[in-house]
This record gives sequence, structure tokens and C-alpha cells, in this order.
Amino acid sequence: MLNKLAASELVLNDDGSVYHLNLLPEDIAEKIILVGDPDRVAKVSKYFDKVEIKKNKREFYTHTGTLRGERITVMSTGIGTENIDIVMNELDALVNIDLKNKEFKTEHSALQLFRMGTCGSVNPDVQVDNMLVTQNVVGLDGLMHFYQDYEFENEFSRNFLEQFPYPKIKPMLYFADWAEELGELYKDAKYHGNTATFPGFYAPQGRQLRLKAVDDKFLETLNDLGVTNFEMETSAIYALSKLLGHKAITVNNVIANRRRGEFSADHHASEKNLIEWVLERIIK
Ligand code: R1P
Ligand code: URA
Repeated sequence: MLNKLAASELVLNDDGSVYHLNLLPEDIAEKIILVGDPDRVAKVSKYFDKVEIKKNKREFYTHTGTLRGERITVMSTGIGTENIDIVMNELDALVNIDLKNKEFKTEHSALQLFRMGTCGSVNPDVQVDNMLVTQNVVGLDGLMHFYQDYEFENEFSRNFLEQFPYPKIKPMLYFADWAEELGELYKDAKYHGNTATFPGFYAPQGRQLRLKAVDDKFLETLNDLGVTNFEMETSAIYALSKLLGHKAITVNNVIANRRRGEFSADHHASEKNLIEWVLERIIK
């Protein structure tokens, strides 16, 4: 068969589950919350009416249950776009590939993905402990250079690409094309921002402990180009969702204001607020 995948390409565990996520198709809901931190999974699922499935492997922890009667999944992705590569491909395989026969399904199923994360702001006016929905995302991580790309251009992307002053780094830009349908989740966010996704937390985000970053004005330069906040997953979530035909949105809680040198005074309370804020708006 032409579309039959070899054992080396779609790797399965002994029980037929996808290799890294350790999940079977029946283990996930159509609505999936993606969090970075594995410890955040139980902090989210404690609000569910009941949790039916708890599975994990490596940094990928999954709880599926119901919230106000609707089936919902929360899953941790760990840190970084290389993990998002695994999460997006294996989630897609769970719904769009017949795992037993290793063949593509003829009917496409679309997932709804909500990243519920944390970020640092580089716009001095974007205050800590508030929700920021990503409108445009600049991928400075490099993952999408390995995939067929899709064309995306708007005023923000044109302006950004024209003025980006670091020739060794090739940015890839994407945007949220799901915002309209989201209602309150989109409307109630304090900020609608332009997020930059990085392949690291320190020099890639302009942090200098004992090592120097690419230049001392990195934060200011990106802010001048319209970037509001930094994190490590959204470019890959938006780009791979688009290519695979899923819907995705990122809501990040701002826990650091990099320009003012501020960090949330109580990031545990801030995380709790993020969880309650998102859950209230994705299931009525
Ligand atoms: C870095 O501390 C991590 O926190 C942010 C970044 O994107 C990165 O994953 O998100 P999470 O809080 O969702 O993990
Ligand atoms: N996550 C990041 O990646 N960067 C920050 O500054 C805060 C959270």
C-alpha cells in the first residue's frame, strides 16, 4: 500500500499506543489543553468533574476527563519546540492515522488546542500576572525550517522581516487564525500580543548570567519591532496546527517583565488564576 507507514516512521508501543505520548486514540478528547510544566497537569485536572485517564511517559503527562459534562484533555509538553514536534505529530496520528493498519484515514479530524503557558514580556508596559493571547508569532527556534512551509504575510510580518537585524537567525512568522470563534477567551485577554518563540531560556531570550548574549540590546530591538513577549512553544504549535488542519490558540500568563526586571510576586497564585481564567472560558 502506498500510504502504509513503516514501523520505523510511526513508532508504537507494545499496546499499540503512540511512542512518546503513550496514548491510544480513545485516551484524548477533541479539546486539549497543552501546558509546559508536567506539574501543571494535575493542577488543571483537579477542576474536572472526574478524571478517567491518567497516563505518562517522559515529560508527557496526560489527564482526560469531563468538565461541566464536556470531555477534555490536559497534557504537558515539557519545554521547547522540539517537544511540540513530537506532541503535534503524535496527537495528529491519534486522530488521523489508523494505528493498527498504519494507514492515513480518509476523513480528517480537527483538534482544538489551547496552550496555557507562561511568558516574559519585553514591552515594559505589559504587566505581570495578566493574560496575553498570541496574535502573531515569530519563530526564532528553527523547527519549521524542516517542514514544508505555508505562506503567511501581513503588515506585522513584512515590517518584522524587513527590519530584523540578526543575519544568522532566520525568523518564521505565523498568526492565530482561530481568534474570531473563541469569544471570551480572546476578547477578555488583557493583551493581544506578538510573541517570539525561542530555542532556549537564557542567551536566546537575552538573559546573561556568566555568558554574553548576541547583543546587549536584544530585548529593546525585538520590542522596537513590535514583539511583546517571549516563550518557547507557540511558533511550532501555530505552524504545525495550520499544516495538520487543527485549531490552536496560546494564552500565556505574563510572569516576568524583562524590561523592568520584575517577576510575579506570587507565581503560584498567578498560575492558579491562569488555570481558572482559561477553564472558565473554554467550557461553559
Ligand atoms: C520556561 O521556563 C518554560 O516556561 C514557559 C516557556 O514557554 C517554557 O516552556 O512555558 P510553560 O510555563 O508552559 O512551561
Ligand atoms: N517563559 C519563558 O520562556 N521566558 C520567560 O521569561 C518567562 C517564562
